[in-house]
Amino acid sequence: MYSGAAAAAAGPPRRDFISVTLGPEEAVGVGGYNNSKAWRRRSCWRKWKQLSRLQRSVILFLFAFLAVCGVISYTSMGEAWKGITNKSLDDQRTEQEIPGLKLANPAVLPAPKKADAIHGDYPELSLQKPPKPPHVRRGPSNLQIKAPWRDARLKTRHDTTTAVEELVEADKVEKTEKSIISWRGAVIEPDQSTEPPSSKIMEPEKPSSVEAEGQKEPVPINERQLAVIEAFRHAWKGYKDFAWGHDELKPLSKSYSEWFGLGLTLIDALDTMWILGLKEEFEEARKWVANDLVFDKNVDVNLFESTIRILGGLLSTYHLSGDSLFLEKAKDIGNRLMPAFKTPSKIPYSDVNIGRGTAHPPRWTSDSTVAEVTSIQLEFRELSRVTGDEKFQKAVDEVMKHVHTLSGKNDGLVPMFINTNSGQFTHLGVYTLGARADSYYEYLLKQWIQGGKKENELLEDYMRAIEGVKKHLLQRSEPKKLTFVGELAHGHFSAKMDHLVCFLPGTLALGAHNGLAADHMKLAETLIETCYQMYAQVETGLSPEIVHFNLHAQKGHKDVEIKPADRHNLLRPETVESLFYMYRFTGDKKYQDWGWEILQNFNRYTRVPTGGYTSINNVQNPSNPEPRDKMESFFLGETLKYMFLLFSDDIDLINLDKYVFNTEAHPLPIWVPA
Ligand code: DMJ
Repeated sequence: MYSGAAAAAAGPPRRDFISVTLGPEEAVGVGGYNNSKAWRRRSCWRKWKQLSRLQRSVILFLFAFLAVCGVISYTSMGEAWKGITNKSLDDQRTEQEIPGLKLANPAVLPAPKKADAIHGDYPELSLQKPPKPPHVRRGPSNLQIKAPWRDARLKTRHDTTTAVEELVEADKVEKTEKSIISWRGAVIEPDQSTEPPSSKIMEPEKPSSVEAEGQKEPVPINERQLAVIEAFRHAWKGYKDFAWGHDELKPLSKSYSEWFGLGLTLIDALDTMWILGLKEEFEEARKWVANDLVFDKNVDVNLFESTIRILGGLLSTYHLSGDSLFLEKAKDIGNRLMPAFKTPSKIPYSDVNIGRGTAHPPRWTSDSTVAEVTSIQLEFRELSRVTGDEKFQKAVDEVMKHVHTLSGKNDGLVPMFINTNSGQFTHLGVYTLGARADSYYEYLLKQWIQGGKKENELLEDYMRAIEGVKKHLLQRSEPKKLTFVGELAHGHFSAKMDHLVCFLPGTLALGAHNGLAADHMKLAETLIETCYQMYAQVETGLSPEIVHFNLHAQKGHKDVEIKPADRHNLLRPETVESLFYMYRFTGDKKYQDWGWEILQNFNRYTRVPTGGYTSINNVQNPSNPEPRDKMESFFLGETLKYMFLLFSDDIDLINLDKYVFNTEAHPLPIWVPA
């Protein structure tokens, strides 16, 4: 404790020091230290004076000598020290920049030579060319968008790995991409000139309008093509007169039907008009798209149907015409369809309300159809590429990756349903290449082609599935021994074949054209013969929706049997589609002739005099095929387009090495490197 009162009471403080008395010399001034220095200086001077002249000279000489040596050694030691210091700094920097990397033998670089000296030594090494400018892109300028997710991916990698790891990683990726894909006899050297999607900037080829393709001699339009143009104009007249801006024409009642209320026929037909060169009609339709096509509607649309017809149609028209109006519309509908993917499993719901932004499965189930969820990929992937927004591709790629891993397949064949909650296949044990599964197989191959033939899982699934078809679904009919694709239900084979399955010969031929097994082409040739017979053996020369093949020869029976419930024809495209591929790849004119027969029979039995064509109820009754009073949008979107292309001898009219058709016959560009 301390306080002022207590301190005063204690008296004056005691001082602890010793008193020293100094002589007069030492007492000058106050600081004892200064005094002693002065004294020492005076005493040294006295001693110096006492030395002889010689002694003083020797000492001075020694001092001078030492001073010179000191200066010299200081200079050289300074250099050495500087070197040591710099080297250790360099080492530190190296470690900081590439953690973990220590150079065993730090590189010793020769002193840089002057630029002209380098040229003199290595005359061949003239000045480096300036770096190549970024690839000059052709086609619509708004396609010149770098896929942003590549940058995003690289950035993430930078955050988590070192520069060296990144280089090693990049090298690995490149090696994998260049590897040879082999699958049961199919050996493919992936095209070195293509890159996988989302890893390199992709660009479409130039728009392939008849004009844009035409650096070479234009191929004249032939008689059969003119007949297709005439058929299209007749169909269009009916649509224009009685159903303009509505989904489908009802040609007999001269009215229309609505499905989504989005002008489905008009949108589906846009690129057909472009390809057929129907400019006036195209311009008129374009105006409707610009002024009247509105997606902000409280309406439920089917995700698959609106993707393949509307999104696909708008994207392909954008590519062909270069008109950004169609891209804007494609973006709009693409965004509005995205809520379908908000499900527990990420397997999309079948229906979306595009005005409200809500999605749901059909009322009676939480299942979606396998073909529907796996046949929207070409369109959404392309939308990502042209908009630079990766979300579309991410959503559909996830579906494919998930389906790739699922159990419940039978040698690559998939069931028809998939649950949106569990993400698992349901109704196991039934396998078909017809309704509800068909375009799953088609899109495996076409996505692989679209992406530059690098996505091996897609190819694997496709090849495995074709093996599954061969093993489980192929049979031969009697009496003509037609090879057909039946169905399998819980181990029981059914000789039933949907007309829808007739997409398969074309797809197989496309695969073979892209380097897959040669026996795929053989199979395509036999199957297209069967599809043709599905028309030729019927009274009207038009195929029914479904046929049953005879497995046993019976007197007076043909190969094809038709059940009363199946004898309608909806003006479907699949056989004509396959004929087109077969003709393109073989040049065999019989395919054109078969297509020509089919066109004539459409004209004979389905053409409505006042405009339009109609589905019919009975292909077996030429005197009364029972018109249904409906023209499906795919008649203009697909059937007539494939007819026109089939009759053309211009392989550049939608070149199959540049474009891949979606399942609604809308050509989308195959991605190529920048
Ligand atoms: C079209 O909408 C598409 O081709 C789809 O893949 C199957 N059905 C019709 C044509 O038949």
